[in-house]
Amino acid sequence: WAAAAGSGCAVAVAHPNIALIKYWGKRDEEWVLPAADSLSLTLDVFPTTTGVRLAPQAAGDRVLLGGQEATGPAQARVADFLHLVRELAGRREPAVVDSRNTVPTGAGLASSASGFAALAVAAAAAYGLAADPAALSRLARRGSGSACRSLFGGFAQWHAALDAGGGAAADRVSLAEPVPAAAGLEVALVIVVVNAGPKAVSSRAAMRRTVATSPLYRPWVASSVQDLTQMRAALAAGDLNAVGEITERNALGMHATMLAARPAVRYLAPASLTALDAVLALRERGLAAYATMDAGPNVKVLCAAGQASQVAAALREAVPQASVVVARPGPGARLVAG
Ligand code: 2P0
Repeated sequence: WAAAAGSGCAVAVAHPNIALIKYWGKRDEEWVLPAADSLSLTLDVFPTTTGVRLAPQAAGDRVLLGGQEATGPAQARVADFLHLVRELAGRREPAVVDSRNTVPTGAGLASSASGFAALAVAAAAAYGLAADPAALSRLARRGSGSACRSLFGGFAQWHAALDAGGGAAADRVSLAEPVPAAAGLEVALVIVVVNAGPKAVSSRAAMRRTVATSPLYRPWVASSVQDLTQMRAALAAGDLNAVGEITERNALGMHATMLAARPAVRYLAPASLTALDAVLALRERGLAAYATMDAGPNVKVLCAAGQASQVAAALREAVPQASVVVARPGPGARLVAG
């Protein structure tokens, strides 16, 4: 890390990413080091815009989320992240963080990914931390694991860096990198928002419980390692059906390992299953449509870009109470001011 001239004020925008090969479980909680690699698609919808302004006279960090003053654990998580940035930059001043999501927070729609990616970019610039996208990916990871992937547009792989062990050595190499895909592979992700409310169990707590108690956890990690190798080959070949099949089985495997935790972690709701049935019906009609789900009841459907409106229409009909949004590959996090 090196210091640059920080302007004291910066604004950044980042988009959420949805994992096709999931991150579920840490091997090191303090450094946010995952048990296995993951691979995602950054979207062009639901951006987060975050401003960081240094406030030398303030008593402590102020955090505004959607214009509301954050308190308790939400404020503390951002303040802890700013503390880390200050340590790296050799600075002491508190800051005011103003973050606006266009996606419901905590609903399994990757708000922590876009949120911490935007915060990492804005805070590094405000505190004068000279950082390239790779270094910012490492930094964002410390805020929320999945955020390291939102530094990059399109497909990105987060390296677990198991060979580096743990702690500071692994911290240097556990980051995301863009993944090339065949030029002809044009995908969309149709998001079925069945419930935009916050989840009952946070990802962080649910992961911890799964790692500690699920007898299916180790086998899922082993199969996820194979899924990732096959996913890279399918992306390089531009094979949408293979990309979709691997995506769907990886997500359902992750939910299976959570369901086997004690007590079970269940994010699937009745409307989620209705959407999963609709995806099967689309495949029976010959469309390449494959589902993935995260830490919430919402279903995301990977399909060919040219068939996205057909897929969206079928899902609107099958789950009339849901709102359905068509997303396409989007850009990496970037500084917009400062
Ligand atoms: C993912 N998820 O790969 C997985 C799949 C949800 C399901 O990353 O504890 O908010 O902050 O590192 O990144 C959600 O977990 O967890 C997540 P922390 P994060 O996208």
